[in-house]
Amino acid sequence: MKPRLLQHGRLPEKTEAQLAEQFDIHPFWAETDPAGYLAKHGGEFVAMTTRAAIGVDAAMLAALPNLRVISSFGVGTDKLDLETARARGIAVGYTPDVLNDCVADTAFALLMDAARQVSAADRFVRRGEWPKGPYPLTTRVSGKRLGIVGMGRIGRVIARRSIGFDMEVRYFGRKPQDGVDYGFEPSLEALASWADFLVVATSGGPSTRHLISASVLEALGPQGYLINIARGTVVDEAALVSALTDKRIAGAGLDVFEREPHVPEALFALDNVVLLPHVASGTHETRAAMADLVFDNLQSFFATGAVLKSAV
Ligand code: 8YV
Repeated sequence: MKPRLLQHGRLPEKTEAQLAEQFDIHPFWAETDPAGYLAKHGGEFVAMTTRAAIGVDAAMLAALPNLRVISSFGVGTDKLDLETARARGIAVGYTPDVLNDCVADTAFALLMDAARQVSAADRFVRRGEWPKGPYPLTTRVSGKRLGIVGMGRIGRVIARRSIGFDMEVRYFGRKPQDGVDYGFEPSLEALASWADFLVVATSGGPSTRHLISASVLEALGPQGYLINIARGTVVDEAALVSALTDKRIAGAGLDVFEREPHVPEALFALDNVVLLPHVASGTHETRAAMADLVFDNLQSFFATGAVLKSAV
């Protein structure tokens, strides 16, 4: 008999087909009465898949008393109840590393766009405004100061990307990172006031909630740009909207928001902010690699008792 697997959220077609060969899958994403279903059948499942964006909370884990492994599509663990998983000895696989390049690329796309106003200038051309006069001057990127909040896997790749732009890099985090030569700045306010571009690459969750506060934005100042490819919760979004509206910072490039897919409407009218719908890892290549790792983590667990990339 195939092990029962609860599929929380869709996965790429190829992965769903691969999983169906090895597991008896229940498509929980199609369930009309999720709570009722879990109350009745929760005990049947030994494995589950989920996505970073939906995770799995304490109530759901409580309804899955025989769960042994979770395989999550994504690197973020802010929506996964890792504490309960750890306490119950549930293995948790996730998909770090394979998305570093695309997320770092997106950070740079946002940085370039915010400073050089690629999207805003494109809108200007489409509106037919060019014949009326030239587009206003923008801000140089090359040779500027890049502050990175969170020098983890993704932060390090972002720092590497900056070499091509001759930028100076400093970073903030809980502690200086071994093997990292960039300057460590123990004060986030000091990093923000030093930086021309402040890129947020830290993990989400309660420990980083509103780390980018009104006072950090004030330190970044009217010449500074904020780029966020991490989690919307890391930034005090109301403070950011007000800083952008009043031009107390120069601009922002945002892939993530506090209440996705809701984006504060006040931002729609502003040309000093670039808005993306949480797509930093969203390339064919990277999503395929993430999906393969979701499958391989489960394969490995059932073959050896351990996932390949463990989040606990
Ligand atoms: C998306 C991400 O969540 O990996 C993460 O943590 O934020 C992204 O890759 C992706 O859509 C997975 O759900």
